[in-house]
Amino acid sequence: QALELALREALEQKQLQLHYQPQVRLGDSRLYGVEALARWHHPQLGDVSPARFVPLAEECGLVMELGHWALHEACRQLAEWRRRGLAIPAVSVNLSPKNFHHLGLPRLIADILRQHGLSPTDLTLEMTESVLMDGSPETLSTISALHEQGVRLSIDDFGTGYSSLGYLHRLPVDELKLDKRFVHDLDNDEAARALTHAIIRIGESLHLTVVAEGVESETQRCFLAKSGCQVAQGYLFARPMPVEALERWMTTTL
Ligand code: G
Ligand code: G
Ligand code: NA
Ligand code: MN
Repeated sequence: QALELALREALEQKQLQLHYQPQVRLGDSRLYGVEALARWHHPQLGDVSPARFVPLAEECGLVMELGHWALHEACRQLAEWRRRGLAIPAVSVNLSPKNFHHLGLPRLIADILRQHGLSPTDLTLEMTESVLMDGSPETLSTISALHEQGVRLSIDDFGTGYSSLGYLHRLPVDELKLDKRFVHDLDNDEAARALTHAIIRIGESLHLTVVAEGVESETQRCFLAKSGCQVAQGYLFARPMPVEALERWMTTTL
């Protein structure tokens, strides 16, 4: 309860921040986009991991506030970068399943995009497979409306959830994020290589962009590039960084 109260305060008092991790095109090493990841520094408790406060927000009814805050903040930041001439193609925001269950989400996002002068394709929404498996009319309706608006949809941690692939061709997703566990095992596990290869083929056949997560080594990058994976993200390129560090990374690395 104490942590719940603190999170409520954090959302009101702007103690939360977004860090940004670059996503790089394997073909030409150009920037594909950045993923926004929430960070919480509490004045007394110190850093609280999103692995802890996101589930907490989900349990205590703060997940709408968290989602709306992340959408507002990421779009505000992207618009500011654009105004200052930084060429950041798009931003990805992580949302919880409950955010997609809310029928007001497409309208909210349209308003935020308009407010910041962004176009729908500037924004990607990351969801886990559980969102698609939920199959409720509200969720399906929200996802279709977002797609019709032109917002890009991405499946996070792909390959680790429920194994039904049937939803992939029924739902209008644009991107698959190959889970970092597969990438981690590429070097020493033949099965991880086979599955990675197969997921990239699925992406190709369904015209989805595949983004590999957790790329930490040159060997992994090479394997992914040779297998036809289009985009990679991970410590090999950069960690999730505060705004100023990302801007420095852009000017020194790209
Ligand atoms: O950044 P890090 O690896 O510590 O993130 C841990 C987990 O928290 C990941 O699963 C990530 O998707 C999730 N996460 C980070 N930021 C957000 C956010 O703004 N909203 C939601 N729903 N999840 C987030
Ligand atoms: O659930 P999601 O995929 O959004 O979580 C992404 C998490 O992975 C973030 O917490 C981020 O800090 C972490 N991450 C990003 N790049 C790497 C990496 O190269 N290796 C590892 N182990 N974690 C990473
Ligand atoms: Na994510
Ligand atoms: Mn992921």
